Amino acid sequence: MIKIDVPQEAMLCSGHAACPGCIAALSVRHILATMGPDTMAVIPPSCMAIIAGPQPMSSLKIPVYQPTLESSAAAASGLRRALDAQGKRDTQVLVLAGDGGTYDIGFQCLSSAAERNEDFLYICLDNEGYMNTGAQKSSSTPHFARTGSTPAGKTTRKKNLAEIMAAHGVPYVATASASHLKDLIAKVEKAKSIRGTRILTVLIPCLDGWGVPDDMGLTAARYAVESGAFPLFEIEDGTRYTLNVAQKTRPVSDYLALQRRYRGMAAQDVATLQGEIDAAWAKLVARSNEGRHEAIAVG
Ligand SMILES: Cc1ncc(C[n+]2csc(CCOP(=O)(O)OP(=O)(O)O)c2C)c(N)n1
Ligand code: SF4
Ligand SMILES: [Mg+2]
Repeated sequence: MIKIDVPQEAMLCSGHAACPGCIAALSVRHILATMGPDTMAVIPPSCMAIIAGPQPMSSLKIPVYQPTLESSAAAASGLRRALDAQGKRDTQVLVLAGDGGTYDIGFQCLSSAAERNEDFLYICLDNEGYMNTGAQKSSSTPHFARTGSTPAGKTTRKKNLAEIMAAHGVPYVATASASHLKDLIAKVEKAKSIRGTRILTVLIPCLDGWGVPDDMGLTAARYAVESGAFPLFEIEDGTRYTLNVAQKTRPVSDYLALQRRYRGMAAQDVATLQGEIDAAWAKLVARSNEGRHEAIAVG
């Protein structure tokens, strides 16, 4: 057993409204503890808005502003400017949004804010679908996954949000998972120390939407990383790649077998998905190696 020291500030209270066993609560507990009390949260409609609770009740011990689904990044930009005008430059603005609110409905707003390099940390709690409204597909839903609106399996691939946001040239883009807690906390700490637009995508297996047993959320998240279906990496200043878990240690079939959304998938489709994951992985490895060679060349 490995004991890790983690910040313990209890800023997500017990009695919150997450589905029992959902690792959204675990992930956010550690994210908030790492961010500390001098933080303001922006939470659009999503599971996280339910978990945070309807105002004036709140499970978070920090101020929460709930904007529309389209406007999180604009709300965060405005909040940042208001804080700056009050001289509160050190107060962190933290967005906690879902993938539907990030990859799709709030995307133009996020892209505009990233182009302006607005100073906030935007965390996408990526459960790969519109989950609090009954599990419809988003553009984050992976290829072949069944959802309420793709009952025969999604015919297109998951949008590559990290690459798209990195192309804006923002200082920090990364992926993380509570299954690799030390890495998640280190990324939040690093993002906190940077000024400008920082974007972190955290994988949240949806127990109901993915068809995962209540006690298997963390295992599903770990298998996603270990199979390369959800690689952990960072992109700094739009160019410097680091692959944080540098080996794939299991086939994607192990990961698929844990979830009802892939049940009955044809062997040929499993092979196609494995091929897509291998190709994306090879690209990440090459980019991460490029950076290492450049660093060695510079000395
Ligand atoms: C413009 C708009 N369309 C639809 C809705 C209804 N709605 C509220 S939450 C939600 C799902 C959001 O999905 P996601 O951002 O992935 O969050 P999750 O529920 O999965 O955590 C939808 C469609 C809305 N509030 N605003
Ligand atoms: S992500 Fe799924 S399991 Fe978690 S709170 Fe939302 S609906 Fe519940
Ligand atoms: Mg979602």
